[in-house]
Amino acid sequence: MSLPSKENFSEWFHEIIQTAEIMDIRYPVKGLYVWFPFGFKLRQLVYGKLREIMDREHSEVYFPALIPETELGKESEHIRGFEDEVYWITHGGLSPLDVKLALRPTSETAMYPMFKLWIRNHADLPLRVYQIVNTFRYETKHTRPLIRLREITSFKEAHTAHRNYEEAEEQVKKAIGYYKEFYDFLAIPYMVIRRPDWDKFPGAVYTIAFDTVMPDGRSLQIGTVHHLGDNFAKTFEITYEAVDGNHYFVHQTCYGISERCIASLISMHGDDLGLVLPFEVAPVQIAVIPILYKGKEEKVLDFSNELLEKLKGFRVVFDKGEERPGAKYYKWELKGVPLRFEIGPKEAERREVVVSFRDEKKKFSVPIEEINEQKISQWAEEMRARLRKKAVESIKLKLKFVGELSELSEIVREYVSIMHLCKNRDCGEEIEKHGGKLLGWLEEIPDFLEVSKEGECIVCGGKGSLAVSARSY
Ligand code: 5CA
Repeated sequence: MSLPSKENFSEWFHEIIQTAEIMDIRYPVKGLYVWFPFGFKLRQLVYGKLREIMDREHSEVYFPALIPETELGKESEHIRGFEDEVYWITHGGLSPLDVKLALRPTSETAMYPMFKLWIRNHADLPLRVYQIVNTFRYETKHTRPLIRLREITSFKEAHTAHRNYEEAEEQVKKAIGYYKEFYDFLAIPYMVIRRPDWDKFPGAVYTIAFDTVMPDGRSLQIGTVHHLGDNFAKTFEITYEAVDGNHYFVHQTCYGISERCIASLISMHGDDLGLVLPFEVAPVQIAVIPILYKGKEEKVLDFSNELLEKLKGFRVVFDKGEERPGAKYYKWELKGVPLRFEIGPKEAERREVVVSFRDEKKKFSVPIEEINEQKISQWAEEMRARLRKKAVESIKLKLKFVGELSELSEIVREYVSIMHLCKNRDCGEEIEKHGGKLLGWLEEIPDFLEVSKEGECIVCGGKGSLAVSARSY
C-alpha cells in the first residue's frame, strides 16, 4: 500500500501511523488508540531518552489515577480550567460513590496533598519527582492519534517544590534546558514561547511552551513548563520549616511532555516513502539485505554473517526472506530504518558492503573492515545533523514576519506569523481577530529566525517584542 504524498499532510499522517504500524486507530472509543508493537518500541526508545534526562535530578514515582472530587476542586483556577475536560467515576459497581472520583487530567491534585505530608523542613527541598502515566481529558476539539487524545497514554509529568520563587524559577530554566536537549536529540526544531497571561496553565503564575511547526504550517505545542509560585502550596498547605525556625510556603513548578513528541518526530522527518527516524530511536537501526542468486547463496550468506557479527549491540534485521530486494528496501524504508547494508556476490567477493542512508538517495561501498561501532556512531550523528538541517529549512519556509496588521489575516492563513507585539491584552486580542491563535512571546530567538528582538507593537505602536501567531493543533 502506498502512502499519500506528504503534501497532503493530514492524510499522510493518518495513513503513515497505520501502515508503519505505530497506532491502530480502530479502537471503538473516540480519542483512544492502540499502540502496535512497533509503535510501542519507538515510544520506549524515545521515552528512554526522556527518562535518562529526568533521572539525573528527579526521582520517578507513581501516583494513583483516581483523584477525589474534594482534592481536584480545591484550587479554584485549576478546577475552572479543567472542569469541562474531566471524566468522572460515579459508581463502584451498582453503588453510587460517596465522593466522586476523577480520572486524572494531570496530577497536581493527586500529588500535592501527599507533598504536604512529605515536606517537613528545608532539608526536604528541593523535591523533584516525575512520572510517566496515562491521563484523561475529555477533549472537545477534533481528536487525532498522538496529537489530541482523550486518553493521553504517555504523559511525562514532573513536579518540583522549592524554598522560594527564585529557586523555582531556576528550576523552570533547567526544565527548559532539559526539553531542549530532548528535542535536539530528536532533531526537532522548536520555539520557546511565553504564553499570554490569559492562556497560561490553570493555577500557574506563568507558562512557557515549546511549539514546533507541522508540515502543513500549523503549530503544535510539544511541551510546557509552568511556574506555579505558591498558589498550590497555599491551597494544599505545603509548608516547610526554614533554618530561622519559621514556616513558609513552598514554591512549585511542573512540566510535561506527551506522545505529541512522537507525532512531531514522525511528521517532521517522514517523507513520501514512510518514516525517517534518527538512529538512536529507530526500533530497527540497520537492515542487512543479502542479494541472493542461485548457486552463489553460500558466499553471500557467509559474508553477511561476518558482517552481522560486527553489528552485535545494534538493532539489526537480517532480511533473507523470499521477496525481491526492491520489496525489502521498500518495507524497511517505510519503517524508517536509518541504515541499509546490501550484500551481493560482487560485494562478498570484494569484501565490501553497499551502504545507504534512509534520508539520502546515494549509495556507496565500504570495506567491511571499516565498519565498526565508531563509524556507525559517526553516521548516526551526521544523519541527525542532516535531519535537523532539513527540518529547519522546511520550518523556515513556513514562518513569515508580519510588519503591518492589515497583512496578518492573509499571512496567518498559510504561515506561522511573527510580529512585534506589546503585552497589552487588547493588542493580543486584536491579533486573534485575524484568524491565528496568539501563542505568545518568544523567550529566545531560535537560530532559524532572522529578526530583531525589539520593535513597535504591530497594533498600538508601543514597545513590542517578538510574538507568534499561528493556526494551531
Ligand atoms: N501539569 C502540567 C505539566 S505536566 C500540564 O498538565 N501541562 S499541560 O496541560 O500543558 O500538558 C502538558 C503537555 O501535554 C502539553 O504541552 C501538550 O504537549 C500535551 N497535551 C496536552 N493535552 C493533550 C492531549 N489531549 N493529547 C495529547 N497531548 C496533550
